[in-house]
Parts: sequence; C-alpha cells; structure tokens
Amino acid sequence: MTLNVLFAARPERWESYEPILKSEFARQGLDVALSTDHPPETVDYIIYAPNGPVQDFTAYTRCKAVMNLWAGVEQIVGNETLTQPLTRMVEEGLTGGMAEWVTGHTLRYHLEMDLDLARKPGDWSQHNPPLARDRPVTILGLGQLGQAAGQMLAGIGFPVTGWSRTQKDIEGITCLSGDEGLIEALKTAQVLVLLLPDTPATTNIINPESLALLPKGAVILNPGRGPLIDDDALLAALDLGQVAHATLDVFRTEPLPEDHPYWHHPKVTVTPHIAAETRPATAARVVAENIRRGEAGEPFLYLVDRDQGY
Ligand code: NDP
Ligand code: OXD
Repeated sequence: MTLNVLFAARPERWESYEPILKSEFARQGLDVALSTDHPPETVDYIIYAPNGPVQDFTAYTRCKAVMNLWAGVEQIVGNETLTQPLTRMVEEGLTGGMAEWVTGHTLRYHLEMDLDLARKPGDWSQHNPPLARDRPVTILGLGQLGQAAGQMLAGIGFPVTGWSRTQKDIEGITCLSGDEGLIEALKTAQVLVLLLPDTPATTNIINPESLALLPKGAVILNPGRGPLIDDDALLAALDLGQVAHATLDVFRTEPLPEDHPYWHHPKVTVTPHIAAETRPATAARVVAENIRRGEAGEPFLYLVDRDQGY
C-alpha cells in the first residue's frame, strides 16, 4: 500500500529534501507518495519543522508519527492537538556540525584569537595562553550533541566536565548530575557550553547564582536555547567582568530584535542560530528508517519523552 508522507517544513526546504527523501524511501523498499499538500485525513506520516506550515494536528486522523527535522522540540512537545508519537532529529550532520561549532568557538577564546585579529601593523606584543590541558571546559547537557562536543574537546586535550539529568559514564568526560553536580560543574568552568533542551526545568539555569559560581572571567557559549539564560543576569555578569565574553547562537526571540543589548555589547558575539543544521542527506536516512520501523511495528528511533519535554 502506498504511504502518504507530508513534508511540512518551510517550502524552501522542499527542493533540497525531495530527491534525497525519495531515494532513501526507495532504498528502504517503501512505497511512498511524498507531497507538501496531501489532504490531512490521508496522511500516514508527517515530516515536521517548528517553522513549517502545520501546527494543528487535529485533522491528521490517520497519521502514525510526526518526525521533527529539528533536535529541539520545545515548540511542539506541549501541542495538545498532537496525540501521535513524536520523534526528534538525531543525525551525524547535526551532531558533527555542533561539535565543530563548539570546538571552534572554544578555541577562539582559548587561543585569544581576537587579540591577533585586532593586531595593528607593528604591534609585536606577545600573548601565551595556557595549553588546552589547563583550560577546563564544562558542558551542561550530555545528550547527542553535548557528548559529541565534549569528546571532540577532550580529544584535543581540554579537561571536560559534563552535567546531565541522569548520571552518565562517558570516556574522557567527567560526568556529573544532580544539584551538587551542577555546582561542581560550574565552579571549574573556564568555558561553559550550554547544550540543554528548553524545558521548564532548564529555564534560566544560568542566573545570578549560577553565574556567581563560575571562575571569574569565564566564557559562555550558548548553542542550546535562549531561555536557558536569564539575559539581565548575563548582561550584569559581563559588565562586572565575572563573565569575560558570551557567544550566543540562540535567543528568547529569534531573529534577535535589532535593539537588543546583545547586538551592541562589546563582550557578546551573536551568531544567528547557525551552530548546527540538519543536513538533508543524513536526515533523510533517519526519516526513512523511522517510517520503515513504523510499518514493521518496531519502536521509533529518537522518540521524544513528552513528560520530560525533550
Ligand atoms: P538530547 O535530548 O540528546 O540531550 C539533552 C541533554 O540535556 C541530556 O544529557 C539530558 O540529560 C540533559 N538534560 C535535560 N534536562 C535536564 C535537566 N533538567 N537537568 C540536567 N540535564 C538535563 O539533546 P541534543 O543533545 O540532541 O540537543 C540539545 C539541544 O541543542 C536541543 O534541545 C536544542 O535545543 C539544541 N540545538 C541547537 C541547535 C543550534 O543550531 N543552535 C541545533 C540542534 C540542537 P539526560 O541525558 O539525563 O536525559
Ligand atoms: C534544532 C535547531 O533544534 O536547529 O535542530 O536548533
């Protein structure tokens, strides 16, 4: 029987996804009619993006699963019209891209690259940053992305501590959990990376109290989600020098409004939610595998835990 699969991401994504999805469906032996406009009651699976056209799932009465092309699910996890299983995106392009972004921005601070980029002709002043082994990095969130970033950083010598809700055991990373673990993780963080999901439990986890625990002059990288940070508290910590610099990729409001203080703050680098992108070629494989699983009665990969919110 032909399966109707609805592509409900932004229309401009269709061109890059259509051919690769079709070839992955064929590779899995799936007979699929892929479209951006199947009538709702005929749809078997939805390929979804938070900024796409479908936000009310009520009419999709035959749908067996909604597959998010994004890793983050905060915009859909509480959607009461969604009663079907919800999966999120885990794929090697997204994971690799995030590990590279985190490593690149960590190295920027670690090597004090800004000093050399701003160097004027004739300025021979030398600076000698410590070796990576003397620059502890902490990652809040040890999921798919936090682990990959942590392992890349550990691979080039940084002592990496990670913190998660449940206790982990990951080679090369000192793993902590719980309230005491968070305090310990923050106290050593010369570079603090936020790779937590946006849930009620993680909102404003970076606040006046947690910022005060960081070593003076710590650097913050936030490729996770904007609400992890109490923005006023971060701005105050930057002004005091408690935090030396913050590179922020995600914000409470996106695009970041033009008059937001982050745009103009000398100690803030803004990147426009580009830390990691889902790559169609590798994402299509995951989507096709999940439809195959759905049809075979096997458990879906990367199911979202609706109670935990991620
Ligand atoms: P995962 O779900 O794999 O990992 C989430 C991690 O956060 C897990 O280690 C989890 O703990 C931990 N966590 C969740 N809640 C808590 C809590 N209350 N206390 C302590 N730890 C907690 O997610 P990913 O690694 O795939 O992605 C992380 C986030 O990155 C996404 O949710 C998204 O917001 C963001 N993202 C940003 C992108 C960008 O371009 N800027 C691109 C892609 C994702 P446990 O392991 O115990 O479950
Ligand atoms: C994601 C993102 O969640 O791009 O995948 O932020």
